[in-house]
Amino acid sequence: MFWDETHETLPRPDLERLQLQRLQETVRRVFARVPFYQRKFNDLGLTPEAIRSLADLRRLPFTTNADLRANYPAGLLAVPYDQTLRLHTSSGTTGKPKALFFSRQDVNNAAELCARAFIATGVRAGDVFQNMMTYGMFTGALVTHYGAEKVGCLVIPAGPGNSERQVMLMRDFGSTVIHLTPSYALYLATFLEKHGVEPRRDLQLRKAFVGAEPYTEETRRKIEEGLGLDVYNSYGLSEMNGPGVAFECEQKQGMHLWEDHFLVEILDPETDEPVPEGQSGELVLTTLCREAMPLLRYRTRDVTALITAPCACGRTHRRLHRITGRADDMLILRGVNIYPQQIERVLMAQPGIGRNYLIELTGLDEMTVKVELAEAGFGGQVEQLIALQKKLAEKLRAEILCKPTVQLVPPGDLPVSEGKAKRVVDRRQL
Ligand code: DLL
Repeated sequence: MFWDETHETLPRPDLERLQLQRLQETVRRVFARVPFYQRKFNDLGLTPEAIRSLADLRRLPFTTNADLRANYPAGLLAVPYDQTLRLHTSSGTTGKPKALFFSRQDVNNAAELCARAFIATGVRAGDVFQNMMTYGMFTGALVTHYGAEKVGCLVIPAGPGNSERQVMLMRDFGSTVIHLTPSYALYLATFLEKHGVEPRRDLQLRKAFVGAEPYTEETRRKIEEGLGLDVYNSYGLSEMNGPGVAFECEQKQGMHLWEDHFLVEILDPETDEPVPEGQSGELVLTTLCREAMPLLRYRTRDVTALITAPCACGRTHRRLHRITGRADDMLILRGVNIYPQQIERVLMAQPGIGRNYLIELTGLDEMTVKVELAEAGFGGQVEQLIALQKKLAEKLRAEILCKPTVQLVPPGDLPVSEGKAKRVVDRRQL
C-alpha cells in the first residue's frame, strides 16, 4: 500500500524530469529572492538559465551550516515574513541556533512525506502513535505528529522521558507505534525489564520509528528484542523539514529518500567530487519543494552511501544506507580516525553488556569506554568481569586499531538521555 502511489512509484525518467523542473524553479526563486544566493551566483558568473539538466546541479554553490548561522535569523527567507507559518530551530553544538522557516505548503509537504513513510512501514489509520520525541523547537515531534494525523492515527503527544507515565499511556490507550531516539529506546527497554513488563505479553506495540541520531544494526536488534517490536530507521534534518527525509519501508533494507522533494549527492568530503556508485561519502541535499527556505546543495556532514538497486516494495526512490557517522563526529586518537559507531557496534554485539555507554577522552590521548553491564550480567564473579573487560578491549582494538581502557559499570550508572545522547566526552589536553 502507498500513501501517494503516483509519486512514490514514478518511473525514473519521469522522476528525473520532475526533479529538473523543480530544481529550475527553486534556482529561479532563490536567485530572485535571496541575496545570499544572488551573491553566490554572481561570484560564480551563474544565472538560473545555466541549469539545463540535472548534471548542472554541480555548477551550483554549496550551502553550509556556517551559512545558516551567518544568515540567522531570517537572511535565507525566500518568502515575505508574514507568509511563514512555523519556525523550528536546530541547536547544533555552539552559538546561535539555526532558524528554519516553513510556509503553509512546507508544513503540509513535511507531513505528507511522513505519511508516505508511515504507510511504507505498514502503519495504518487506527494505529495508536505515541510520540516520544521532544515537542518544541525541535522538528522531531511536531513534523511526525501531523504526518501521523494525516494517516489517521490516534496521536499521543507524550514527549520523551518519565518512563513510568509512558508505560501507563501505552497500557491505557493501547499504543501500537512509538517514535523515539535510539538512546531513549535502549533506556526504555531496560526500564521495562526492570519493572517486569513483558512487552509482547503486556503491551500492544508493533513498530518503532527510531532516528534523530546514529545507531547500528546491533542496536536495532537490541531495541527490537527489548521492546518486542519492529524498528524502522528514520532519517532527517531540520534544514530539510526534519524527520521524513528518508525512511525504511517494510523491507528494512535502507531508507528511501524522497527524491521528488530532495536531490541527493554523495560527495568525497576532501575533493567535493561524487564518489563512485555505492560508495560512502558526505550526503549533500538540495530541496526541490521548499518554499520558505529553499537550500541548494546543503552539506549535511552525514556519511552514508546510496543504494541504487530496485526495492521489492516497488518504490522507485533510491535508498540511503544507515548513516555511519557525521564527518564532524570523527574522533582522532593517536592519529587514527574513529567513528563512535564503530565502538557501539562492538559493544552492542557483546552478550552480557547493557544498553548504555560513554566514550571519554582524557589526558594526552587516552580513551576510556564506560559501558553498563546487563541487569543479568551484574553480580557475576569478579574473574568473569575481568575476562569480559579484557575481551571487549581486544575486540575494540581489532575494530578501531587502538586499545581503550574498558570500564564495566553497574546497570543505570551512566547518564541517561531522553533526546539526543551525548556519547563522547572529550577532555583531552592536546
Ligand atoms: O534529528 C530530525 C529527525 C527527528 C530525524 C526525528 C529523525 C527522527 P536535527 O536535530 O536537525 O534533525 O538533526 C539532524 O541528526 O544530520 C544526522 O546527523 C542525525 N540523524 C537524524 N536521523 C538520523 C538517523 C533531526 N536515522 C542530524 N541515523 C542529522 C543517523 C541521524 N543519524
